[in-house]
Amino acid sequence: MFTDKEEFKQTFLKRLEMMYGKRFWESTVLDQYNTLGHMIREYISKHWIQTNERYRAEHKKQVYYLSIEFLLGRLLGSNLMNLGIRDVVEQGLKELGIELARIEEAEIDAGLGNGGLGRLAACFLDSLASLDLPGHGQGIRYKHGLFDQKIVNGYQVELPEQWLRHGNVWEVKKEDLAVEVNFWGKVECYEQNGRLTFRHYDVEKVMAVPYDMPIIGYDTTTVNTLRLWSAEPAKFPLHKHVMQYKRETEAISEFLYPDDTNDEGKILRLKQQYFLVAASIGSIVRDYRQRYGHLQHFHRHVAIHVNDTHPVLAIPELMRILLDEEGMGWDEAWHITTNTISYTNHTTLSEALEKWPIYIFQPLLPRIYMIVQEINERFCRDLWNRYPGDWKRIEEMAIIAHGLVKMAHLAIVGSYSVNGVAKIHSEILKHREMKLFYEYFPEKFNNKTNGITHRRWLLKANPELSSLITEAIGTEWIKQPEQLIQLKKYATDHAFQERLEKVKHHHKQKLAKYIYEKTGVTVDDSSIFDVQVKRLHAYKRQLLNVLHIMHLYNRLKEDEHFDMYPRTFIFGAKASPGYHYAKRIIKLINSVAQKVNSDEQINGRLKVIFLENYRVSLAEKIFPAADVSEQISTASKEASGTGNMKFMMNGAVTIGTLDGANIEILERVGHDNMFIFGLTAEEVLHYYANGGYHSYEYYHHDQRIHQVVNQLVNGFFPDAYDHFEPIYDSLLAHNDQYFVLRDFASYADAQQRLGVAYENRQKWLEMSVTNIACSGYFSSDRTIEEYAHDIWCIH
Ligand code: DL6
Repeated sequence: MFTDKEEFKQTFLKRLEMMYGKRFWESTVLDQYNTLGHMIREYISKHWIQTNERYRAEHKKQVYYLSIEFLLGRLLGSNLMNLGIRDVVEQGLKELGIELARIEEAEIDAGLGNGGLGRLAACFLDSLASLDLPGHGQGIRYKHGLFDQKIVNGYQVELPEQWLRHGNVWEVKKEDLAVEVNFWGKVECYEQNGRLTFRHYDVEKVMAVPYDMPIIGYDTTTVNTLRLWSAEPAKFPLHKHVMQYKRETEAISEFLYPDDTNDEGKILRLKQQYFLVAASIGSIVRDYRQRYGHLQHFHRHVAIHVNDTHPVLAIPELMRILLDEEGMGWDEAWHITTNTISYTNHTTLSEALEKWPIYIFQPLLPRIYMIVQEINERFCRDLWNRYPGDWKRIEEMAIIAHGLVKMAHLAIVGSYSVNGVAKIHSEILKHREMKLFYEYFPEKFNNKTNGITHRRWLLKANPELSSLITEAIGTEWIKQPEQLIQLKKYATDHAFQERLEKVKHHHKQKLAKYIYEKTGVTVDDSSIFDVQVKRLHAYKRQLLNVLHIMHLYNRLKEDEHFDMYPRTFIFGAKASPGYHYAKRIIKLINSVAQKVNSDEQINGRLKVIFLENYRVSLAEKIFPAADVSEQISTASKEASGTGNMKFMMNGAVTIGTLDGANIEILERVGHDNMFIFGLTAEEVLHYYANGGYHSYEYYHHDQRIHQVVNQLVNGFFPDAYDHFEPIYDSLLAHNDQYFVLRDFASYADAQQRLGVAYENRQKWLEMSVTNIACSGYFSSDRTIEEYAHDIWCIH
């Protein structure tokens, strides 16, 4: 469509006039953004069509990645980069007097996700397309993504997110491909031609309307598809008020994770899950029938991956289609289903393992419930044959028990592959959380350590560092990120180190400016930027970080000889709206920030910043500027983490526990290039098995701990007089479930070593280079190659 700058400019101006009926000089940034977006869509449309035609012609097995979350972030910049037209566009726009960066800032993040799980899905889509693999996403087109966070007086306030406010230039609505989804109703069972036949009637129909988004690979003509489903009213049922029906229907794709503290909310969440699954499988099957007619070999041509348990109803839904629509017998349908579906577990936190009450499940999805019951009965029978008389084991492994449907159990029983997301996590699944299932199905369990797309998180977020790397080791690393290891020979090269330091400083200056603009606080860009950005959760232990900051503050106040390299502690975190404890931690961070930042006696040696509304586009500004990466979860609790990889790839040095993928980072960089502290997973699990530890002892015996814990409740923070009592109680009265006080001394010691190390500039830069050099393994390209080869068999 355009091959050079001149052609680009002409096309851009013409397109803008055509789209908006105004001259360029009258146009807004949004007009310019939309014009560019349209041009890109047009630019890739030929390749999008050709990719699908090629997959059909070559009878390629297709992978569908079903996920309740896709945390895409902004797409303009990454699409321009992947297409290799960023420079032409940037220069062309410059000649028109526009900055591309300004247009990029006009794009609202597609924030259809909560955190790690959703961002992983987005990284995977990028890798699939970039590796020319036939893998597509299927999700929900929420009208509102994860809430926008405002900090008011230090407290989190949630506002509805509005990513579709100005439309979505990347999507194409495909009304002709809508799928009907049925809820409620009754099921009748009758005999026809000697077989039991089921009819689901009196149903409430909802139309699932797909919106397709192109997923553009890097330096390739492959364009895959992310299909997001929107709920629209279908035929109006007579028994319900039309407005009520419309409201209830549209609610399905209105919000990500609606409040589920009451039954109404639970029904809505289960509706969302079935909606995603029924729409996705409906469209996959329709497409498949057009190509192959019958479904007997479905599993040879289609792989369906369920990202966590939210889309696990894919199992009974596929069974329903094979049994009720295709007329297959149970065994054949089960063979096809269990050879089509694979499942990833992302957490061992028991509260996050989904269980649905039967009284909600059965009426909402009566036919699906019957199938789950049948799966459960057959499974329990098999267990009985294997473990005759072992009722306890059977009860523990059953899919339906005590009035609940256990989604993780259904996922394991109905799939051929179950993977964890880091080595330690997969081991914990096998030997603890899912031990009984591992004993029964050892062949299903495997590990796929997470990864991140180095294209967004290094090439796009940090072009300065990318150029420096390329100058040193050539361009090969872009296509083969493991080649970053070549950088190791530059770890002690002073010239390289100096240039790396300049790049880091450049990003720190930019972030300091952003911080000033957003918070009014000036931070010293030569201080250590020590960063913890992630969801706010007790197990992630932002509390440990903030208690340590309070301790540093106390020392600075009390000991005039205390020498400390200046530090800026930066936080970014959203707390789930109903998670009141987490919200108190946010307030605590902000109260500490207010106290520390305004204290002249501290003389700027310590600053604390809470950046509101942490999201993908903000993350892209933060990672390149970080010196220190805080990965301090209670060992055994963080399944993998992916932020840890993004920091490392941008040259930050990790302070962390032996948890999740930190362990694999350590395996690569070694103890010389990372600050490890705290209990191991084994120690934590041992404590849990033996009733925990005595946090009071640590409180009484460590003066530092005593002081900071008391400060939570003794009026030290006058603006939040009794607000931190529940935090105090969690540490003492409730025996500190997450071992914050237990790990405090070890953490403080690691922080102290880190501070000393930072002052030895050459040593620090050597550590930084080593981290970048070892980060190639954590590219999601490696992860996706492993899924493609070991699970989906599409290589
Ligand atoms: O696998 C992606 C990501 C991991 O890196 C995180 O460690 C893990 O916490 C996250 N899990 C979830 C699921 N729910 N919970 N909790 O987001 O997955």
